[in-house]
Amino acid sequence: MLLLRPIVRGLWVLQSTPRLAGVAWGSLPRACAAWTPSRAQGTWSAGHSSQRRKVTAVGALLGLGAGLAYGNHRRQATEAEPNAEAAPGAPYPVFTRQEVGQHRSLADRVWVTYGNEVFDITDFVELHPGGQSKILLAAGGALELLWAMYAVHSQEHVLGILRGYKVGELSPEEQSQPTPEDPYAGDPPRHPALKVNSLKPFNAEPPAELLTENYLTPNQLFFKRNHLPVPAVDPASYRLQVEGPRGRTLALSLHELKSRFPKHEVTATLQCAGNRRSEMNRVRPVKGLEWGVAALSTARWGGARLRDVLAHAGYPEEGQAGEQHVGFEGLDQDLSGAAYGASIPYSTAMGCHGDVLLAYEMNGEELPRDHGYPLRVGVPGVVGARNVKWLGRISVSREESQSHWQQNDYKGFSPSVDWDTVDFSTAPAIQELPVQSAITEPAPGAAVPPGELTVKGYAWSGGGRGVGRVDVSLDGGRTWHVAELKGEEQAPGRAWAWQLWQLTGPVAPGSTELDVVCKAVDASYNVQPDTVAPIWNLRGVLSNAWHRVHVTVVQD
Ligand code: HEM
Ligand SMILES: Nc1nc2c(c(=O)[nH]1)N[C@H]1C(S)=C(S)[C@@H](COP(=O)(O)O)O[C@H]1N2
Ligand SMILES: [Mo]
Repeated sequence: MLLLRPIVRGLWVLQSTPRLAGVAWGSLPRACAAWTPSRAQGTWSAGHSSQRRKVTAVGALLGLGAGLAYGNHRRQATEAEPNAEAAPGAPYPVFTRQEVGQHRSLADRVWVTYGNEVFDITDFVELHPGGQSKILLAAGGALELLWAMYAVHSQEHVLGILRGYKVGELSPEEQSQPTPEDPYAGDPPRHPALKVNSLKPFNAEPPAELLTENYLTPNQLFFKRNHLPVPAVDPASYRLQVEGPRGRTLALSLHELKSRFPKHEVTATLQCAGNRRSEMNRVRPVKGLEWGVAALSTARWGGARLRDVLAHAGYPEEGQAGEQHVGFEGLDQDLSGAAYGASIPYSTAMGCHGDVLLAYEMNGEELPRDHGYPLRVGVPGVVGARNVKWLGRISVSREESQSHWQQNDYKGFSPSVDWDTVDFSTAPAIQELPVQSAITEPAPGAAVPPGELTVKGYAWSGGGRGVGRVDVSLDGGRTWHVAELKGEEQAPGRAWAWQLWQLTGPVAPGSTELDVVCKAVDASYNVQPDTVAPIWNLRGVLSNAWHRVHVTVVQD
């Protein structure tokens, strides 16, 4: 759908704009800054059917799985609809909110309002990337109330899809805007240096050149990846629910967690599966936040060992016959009441040298709200998504977590799989991450002096596999230098944290441009792939090809 954005935006700027909800537009991503939502309100009804055809054509032209599906669907919907061939310029029928409210199910058709407009989205329900149950929550009512929570919808291409389903307008006496409460109003303040990928929910990474200034990332600069609003948890009444082996559930207070179990500390790097997704997106559009190279950070985590807490609840060190899973639920919930959730194998929870934590400290400070206050799971060497924040409940089961994020997200696929053919049940959930490295200095496009160039970056690997070596090239990979590694001493098999590296190499005399490249080798001699295309996947996860930065040499 990314391709659709510029095209649809072009159409929109030329034509008209529906009334846009204050809250949603208040949180527009930077890419939309050129928009003028107040403009041209009301002119949309004239000529709507030709616009509809144009948007459909754009969808059909795309050839992209999702784009094509939406486009085709819209065409079918249009043909089936009695009013579809209304003369160009004819006004839309007018409805009351009560009439809209009668269309709340697939059988009665699903109608929603957005601004003053009425949409019949029945045919889009099964195509909705966020799932059927979510979109049905809006049935018969105003989208603004729900989109205030799911700000992913404040994008031109989403609104472009919506307009294809327009069937009417609200009667003038009903046009007062719903004023949704902003579910993100209680989010904590954040450091202004963070590069924001999405404001609501809050997703941000530190600038690359700041990332490698410190071995332990300062909490304020640590990347933040939230799917929902940050819950406000009262530490006094907080209880961690631990479902015991015989159906008895323990409720542990923070005080109990801190006093009954020895405090254990682990230095570990946390990386989001989407780190470096923007490089994958350049090969072919993927769905997800545009992370750069800094969707990872390192901290010293302090807390109780998960295995001590599980043993206290009555679980044996070895799982019962057959692999079991330890599931985690966060206290952050969406509007349908579904909590963020994930699971890890029982053997990881009990093993891993006892380094899986229920962390209440981060770099010697109380765990900050953005990072899961008062308690989060810390699974070193394992993808960020399983490190559940604002931990509310732990359970043990034969099945993996049934949450959306375990079942239908955070999985890798072949480059040949697209949104029409993907079957999430066929791929294993990502757990341990593959070897990774990236250049944080110089920045892409930087002007560097002749003579010598200093290159800096990070390297790490999942599963406790340390970094064996980092190779750096200043000539696109023809010749290589071995970088100097800097980092804490880590035991073999327990190397949970990154190594920062640095190399100063000669700039070939007379060169005007340099292709700086890095690649890491881990303790098992796994290496990064040289290019992105062969590891491309529709969700843009596990992006770990050699990192390449192009710079120009300025002669003095
Ligand atoms: C007609 C109404 C709707 C349309 C046209 C629509 C469209 C979309 C589109 C195009 C995406 C993918 C966005 C992207 O990744 O760029 C999306 C994702 C999503 N939508 Fe909707 N949506 C609608 C209603 C809703 C409602 C009412 C809810 C919640 C109550 C909802 C929840 C979600 C969620 C959870 C995602 C997934 C976000 C992610 O991938 O992280 N949507 N929707
Ligand atoms: N409860 C909860 N836990 C969560 C998330 C979330 O949205 N809710 N995001 C996950 C993802 S995808 C990542 S990458 C890490 C990010 O942790 P951080 O914000 O502390 O960097 O938290 C994970 N744990
Ligand atoms: Mo993540």
